Order: sequence, then C-alpha cells, then structure tokens
Amino acid sequence: MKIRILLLAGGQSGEHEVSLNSAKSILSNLPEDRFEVTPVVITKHGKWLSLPESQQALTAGQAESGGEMLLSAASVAGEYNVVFPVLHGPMGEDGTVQGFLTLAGIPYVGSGVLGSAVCMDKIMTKQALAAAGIPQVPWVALSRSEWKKDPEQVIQKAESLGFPVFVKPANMGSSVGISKAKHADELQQALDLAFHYDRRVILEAMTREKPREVEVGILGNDDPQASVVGELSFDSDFYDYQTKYTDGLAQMHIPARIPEEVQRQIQECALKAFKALDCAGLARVDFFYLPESGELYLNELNTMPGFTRTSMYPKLWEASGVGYSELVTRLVELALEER
Ligand code: ADP
Ligand code: MG
Ligand code: MG
Ligand code: K
Repeated sequence: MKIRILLLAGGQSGEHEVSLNSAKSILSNLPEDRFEVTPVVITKHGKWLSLPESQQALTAGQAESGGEMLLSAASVAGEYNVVFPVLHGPMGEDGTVQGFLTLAGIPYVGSGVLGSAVCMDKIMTKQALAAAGIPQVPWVALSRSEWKKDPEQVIQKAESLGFPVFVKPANMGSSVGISKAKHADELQQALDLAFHYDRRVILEAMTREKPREVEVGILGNDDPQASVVGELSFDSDFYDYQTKYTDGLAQMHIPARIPEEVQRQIQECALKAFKALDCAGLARVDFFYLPESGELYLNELNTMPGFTRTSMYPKLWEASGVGYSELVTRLVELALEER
C-alpha cells in the first residue's frame, strides 16, 4: 500500500509564498510508486483550504481567503499516514503546527514541538547553544516593556555590545524586521521595527568585518549526518529580505570556499547544536566565518529551510550525493521511524 502524505503549505508567516514554491517542488518529486501526496494550503489567515481550493492556491502561488477552522482540519489530517509541514516561520515552523499534529497522533516530517520552538526563538536558541558551549556573537535580550519604560538603559545595553548592532525580533525569519543600527540614533527606528513584530527582541554584536555566510544541511534523527558546507555571497550590506528573494542578488557556492579543516569544524558544531536543541529530521545550520582570524560563530538553525529545487538545503544534499527525490523520501521515512 502507498504511504498517504499530507503536504501542508502556505501558512500565516511572511514566508507564505516561499512555502508554496517549496511545496510545488516536493509535489513533483515524491516518487509516485511509493507515495500518494495530497497538498493542503493554509491561508494567510490560518484557515485550511479544501483540496480543490488548495490546487488553485498552488497555481496562483498564494492563498488569502477561504478555508476551514483548525477543528475541521484535525479530521482532514487524520486520514493520512504522515504530514509534511513545509511551512516556514511563525505558526508553522515554531512548534504550533507540530503541537497540533502531536495531539492528533499523526507522525510528521521534521522537529517536534521543543526543537521547533527553540530554533524559532533567537533568544532561546542563543541560551541553549551557550549552555552547549557553542561559539556565538555577544548578544542581549530586550522586552517591549523595558524599551517603553527605560529607553536609556536599552541604549546602554546596545553600547555595551558596541555599534553597529543587529536588531532582530526574537521570533521571525527571512530577515523580516531585522536592521543594522550603526549608531545610537539609528537604534530607535530599528527597535520600533523589531518590536512591531515581537514582544521580545535580540540585539547582537556584529563581527568586526562583514562575515562570510556558510551553511550546512543536517539529515537524520538520533544519528544525524552533515552535508557538505555551502556559502552565500552578495553585495548588499547584509543578507536582507530583498537579497534573499530577488533573483541574481545572491550567489550560492557549493562547496564553500573554505579550508577543509573549517568545513569539518562547521559540520561537527552543527551536529552538536542539532542534538543539543532536540532537532529531528532536518535542519539547515547557518554560521558566520571570518577567514582572517578563523573565528566561527553559529548564527541560527532553521528547522524547515527553503525547499525548492534551487534552495540551499536540497542543493547541499545533492552535492553530498543525495538527490532531491531521495531526500524527500528519506525525510518521510525518518518521520515514520520508531524512536
Ligand atoms: P533570519 O532568521 O531572518 O534569517 P538571521 O539572524 O539569519 O535572521 O539574520 C539575517 C541576516 O542578517 C544574516 O544572514 C546576516 O547577513 C545578517 N546578520 C544577522 N546577524 C548578524 C551579526 N550578528 N553579524 C553580522 N551579520 C548579521
Ligand atoms: Mg532564520
Ligand atoms: Mg538566517
Ligand atoms: K531559526
């Protein structure tokens, strides 16, 4: 009998459209002799579309309206053997959908509630990675009420890191709400923007120079493997939303242009982080590397990275000998694995 897969796509985050592109690639690459795949699209307002509406949304590339509440969604999900939630960002990659599926007793691809939630929250990620002894840039956490009550103290905290600082909402992705404040006068605007997206914000020291951005793919459950390391290059000041999603603004280099020893160090560090944060199935682990001094900092783990045929995660595995179809097959098998 074929394994029945529910492919969940879209969702409420700013990465709704990216998710639909990932879903289209997965749909056309899961081997038909083994799997029967049904796509269900979640609208930008969190409603689950019917099967015909989902097909329409996939063609259109987005879903704004229509759909059913979560309560009826549970009975839809229950008809499948496994769910592939190819959802990025809050309300999809952050443990919420994972909690719903766990309660419903349906196996799913990727990390569980804990790993998903911790990796979505930049403050919790940093705290857990610090406890595991993984190198990171210096940072401080802020709450919206602190910013309202005592802006002077917040400015002091930023100064203690040294300008420029990166200002980021704790829970977000795709560089949404992130800015680089070069001096204290730019802090107000950067914080207002970040606090627009979240109650909690993180300030991060910047590396002395523009870092090299290197990424590695992890695949597996309790005995995970690391892919070859890849690198992104771009002319913009940092890897912002526009650079991420405008064709031609960023270049992918696989393998990364780094010494073999550094590649090994990155793979080891990523595997350690994957285990420390209780991830499962897959993650793309992103680092900053400074070639002059050899400094290496873990930036973040993404538990449901971009999954189109040209996205970094599948490309890294292709370069490591695991093609796209084999990769999605493996992920479904890992979701069904006894642990
Ligand atoms: P997201 O989860 O939205 O991708 P990131 O934390 O990865 O957020 O930040 C997005 C980008 O901002 C990074 O890829 C990098 O280009 C830049 N950046 C973020 N933090 C720093 C930092 N501390 N030093 C230098 N560049 C940074
Ligand atoms: Mg991210
Ligand atoms: Mg990132
Ligand atoms: K993340």
